[in-house]
Amino acid sequence: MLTVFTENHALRDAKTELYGGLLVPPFECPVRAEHVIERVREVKLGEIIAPRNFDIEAVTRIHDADFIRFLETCWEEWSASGYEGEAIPTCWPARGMQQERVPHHIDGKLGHYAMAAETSISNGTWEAARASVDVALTAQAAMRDGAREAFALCRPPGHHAASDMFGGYCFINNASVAAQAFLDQGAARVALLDVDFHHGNGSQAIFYDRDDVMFLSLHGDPSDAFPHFLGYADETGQGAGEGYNHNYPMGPGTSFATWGAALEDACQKIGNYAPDALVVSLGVDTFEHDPISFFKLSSDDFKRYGATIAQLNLPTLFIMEGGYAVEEIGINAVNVLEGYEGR
Ligand code: SP5
Ligand code: ZN
Repeated sequence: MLTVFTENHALRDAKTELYGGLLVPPFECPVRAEHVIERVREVKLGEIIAPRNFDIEAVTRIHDADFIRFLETCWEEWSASGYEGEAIPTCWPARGMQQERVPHHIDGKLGHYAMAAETSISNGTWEAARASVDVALTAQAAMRDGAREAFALCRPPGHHAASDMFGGYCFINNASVAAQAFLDQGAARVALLDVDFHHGNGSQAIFYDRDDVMFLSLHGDPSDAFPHFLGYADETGQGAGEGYNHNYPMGPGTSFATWGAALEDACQKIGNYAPDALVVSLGVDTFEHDPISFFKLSSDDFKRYGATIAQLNLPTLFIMEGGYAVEEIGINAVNVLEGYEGR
């Protein structure tokens, strides 16, 4: 399988994450991607190529242009304001405070565009996010040009980012941008399967009222897990999208027996939908030793479920999302790809 990767992911190197009332080194850190690419090399998964640069228009098919401008200028504006730390939102349009207008002050802008406070914006964040979506688009273009499957080793991840929202370590929704690219090149339907531990709230919101992208997500019950406010089973889509959104929330301690059964159900729905392409938001934070999650998948389970996904027999684009058990993240992510290839 082809892998797309760039060292420019390392430009995303924030020093702080707000966690448990402390500013700690972020869970989503550069060494994550290094472990994955090392494992890709070790098992000789296939060719590794660098991304090419895409025009921003592929990104603004999914994201609002004003949000993209905010990401681009946030760090500069924040540092110019005299703050000494990294950019962290502290004030939100909560119940009864919603506004159409975007505040002028950077604190207001951050609150307007953020969905969570753990994700500091730092110098280089925009450049890395832009490189990450180029990785996704390069892998997608390889499939347009004939590859049956590809692995976009994206970092930073994307599935929590909505059309005008960042957070959950995500800035640009790489999987959604890639799904839209398939449609723009003539696909009638695309399935987006999200196996990251966390609900893909951004992807869900982006396609919620559409029937040309079916979104399916297996994740920690939002009642107990981030992002807490989206991902319940009764969120089934709206308007034309009614019936094209499927959530599988699962509780603390969920084992592969339960998780794998949910995946089988999701795959059945994908099969019935008969998409032209499948995009997989591949987070490996479902691992039993993940430091911020509560599922119990073993490294072997990742190989097993890669084989399940392969049975769909669809052109498949894997997009790297989360996974924070840094030592094992390469093994687990590449196990999915090897399982898919029947190795
Ligand atoms: C892409 C991705 O996986 N993003 C995840 C973002 C999660 N950020 C919030 C983490 C809050 C963790 N709380 C866990 C409590 C464990 N004791
Ligand atoms: Zn996650």
